[in-house]
Amino acid sequence: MKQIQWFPGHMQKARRQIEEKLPIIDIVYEVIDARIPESSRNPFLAEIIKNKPKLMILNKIDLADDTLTREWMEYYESQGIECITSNALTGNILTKIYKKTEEILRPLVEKEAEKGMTKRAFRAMVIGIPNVGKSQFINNLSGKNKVKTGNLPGVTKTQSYIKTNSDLLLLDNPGVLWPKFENKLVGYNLALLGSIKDDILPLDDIVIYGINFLLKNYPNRLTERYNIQNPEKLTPVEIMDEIGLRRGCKLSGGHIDYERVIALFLYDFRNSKLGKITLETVKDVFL
Ligand SMILES: Nc1nc2c(ncn2[C@@H]2O[C@H](COP(=O)(O)OP(=O)(O)OP(=O)(O)O)[C@@H](O)[C@H]2O)c(=O)[nH]1
Ligand SMILES: [Mg+2]
Repeated sequence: MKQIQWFPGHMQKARRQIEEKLPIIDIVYEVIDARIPESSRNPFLAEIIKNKPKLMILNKIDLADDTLTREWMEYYESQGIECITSNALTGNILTKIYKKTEEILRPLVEKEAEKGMTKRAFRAMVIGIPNVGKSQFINNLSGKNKVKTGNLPGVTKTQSYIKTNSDLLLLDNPGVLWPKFENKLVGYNLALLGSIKDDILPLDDIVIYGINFLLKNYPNRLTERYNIQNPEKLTPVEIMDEIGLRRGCKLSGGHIDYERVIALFLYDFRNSKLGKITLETVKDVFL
């Protein structure tokens, strides 16, 4: 496995801006991807936010394996981490998030009331790695498409405040990664789900990693999506050939156009065309 790295200057800057705004923030919403809960937690953000109240948002649950999402929620709760599940694309999650926020910030409200302060809007900062749905989450809470979203890393470039109908003010931030993934698997998980810029990635390796994962954990998905019979008898490259043949990804001369196969597979994997998938289990990561 190759060492993947992506920590451009703008992320360094975004990290500094997060630190600068922190003193005026009441609560941090750390958005993670429910398909890769641990790989999508930035260890450096944890260091920056220190003792600030935090609510972890397991987002994109519509794309993740429901059983494993429940396992992860139970695990985090057992660790005393406040967390909540979210599908930021549909439904309105404001009531649920606001209620949980009020619960977490009750000590702060009581302290301020004792000082004679009237109740004010909570200030929440939304942080996380690129492409986990921070901006979409904010649009959901505000009920409008106030900030730009897109299925690419690095869509949000600057910080911005957004109001909601509840007493809640949100601060959107650009996604931030960290300088080195100690565990190479983390880099591959992030790459496979689109949190790292594709231009700098060994995409063939990433796709082979994804196919191997499916062969081991969900082989029938390859049959359902691409009509490949007995996929477990094939190598990942043979699977790529089969996908290419079935989808007409061919170069002149009849050779397989691997670039197109790669693009097609990544699209399918990232957009749950291969079904709901979670790449890491509590057991794999911690036991
Ligand atoms: N299926 C699904 N898609 C989601 C969800 N939340 C966000 N998305 C999609 O994921 C992509 C990334 O969302 P953004 O909100 O732009 O992500 P971000 O974390 O702000 O990304 P950066 O600004 O690049 O750091 C978009 O295509 C969203 O529509 C979700 O809960 N479910
Ligand atoms: Mg964004």
